[in-house]
Amino acid sequence: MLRRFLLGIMVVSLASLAWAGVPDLNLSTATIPAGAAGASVFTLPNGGGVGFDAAFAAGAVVVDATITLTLIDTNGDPIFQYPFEDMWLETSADGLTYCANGTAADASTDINGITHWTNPVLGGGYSIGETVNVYIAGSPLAGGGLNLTFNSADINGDLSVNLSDIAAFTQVLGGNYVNNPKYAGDFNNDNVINLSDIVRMTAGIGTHCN
Ligand SMILES: [Ca+2]
Ligand SMILES: [Ca+2]
Repeated sequence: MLRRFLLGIMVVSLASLAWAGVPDLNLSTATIPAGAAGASVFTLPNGGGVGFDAAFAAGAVVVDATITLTLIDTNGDPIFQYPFEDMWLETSADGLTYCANGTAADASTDINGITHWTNPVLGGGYSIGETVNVYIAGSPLAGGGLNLTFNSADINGDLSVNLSDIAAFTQVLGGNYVNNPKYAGDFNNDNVINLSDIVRMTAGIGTHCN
């Protein structure tokens, strides 16, 4: 009887061990600061865009849109040292394109299961109307996406900024806009495409994945 009891404990313990460290996509959470909802992040394929902590709220107001992920396993415990390259971002209709590991987390998870996205992504394209999903080893977190958008001097999203993108920029250049497609060239999110956007466009020319 005692042997059976001990065996039972061992089986239960092994079962528990088997799930330790396995991310739970429902218990884990990703958040942005409350004031960052709807903010825009300017990217370049070489990582020369802005960090999440220097995103643009409406009216070109700089806002901290750092993403914080708390990674929890199926036992409800934080996961320590989960690899940064296995946690990445995708937008809901793939309007954001990215280089290899270009949207990976800044670092592996700390002892509290926490990591961030503050560093610039290595990417292109634009994602107006889309949300941002945090992927863990290929599966998105449950609970819906984050309310952030991306745009880039790499307007056509092929991860190289060249003549094609300049041509696309000239199509949206000039004056105020209300139509979403013009967001593609409004790099500081102030609903007007003018000199400040031209400067970012120009600075991005020639960039590509490293
Ligand atoms: Ca391009
Ligand atoms: Ca602008």
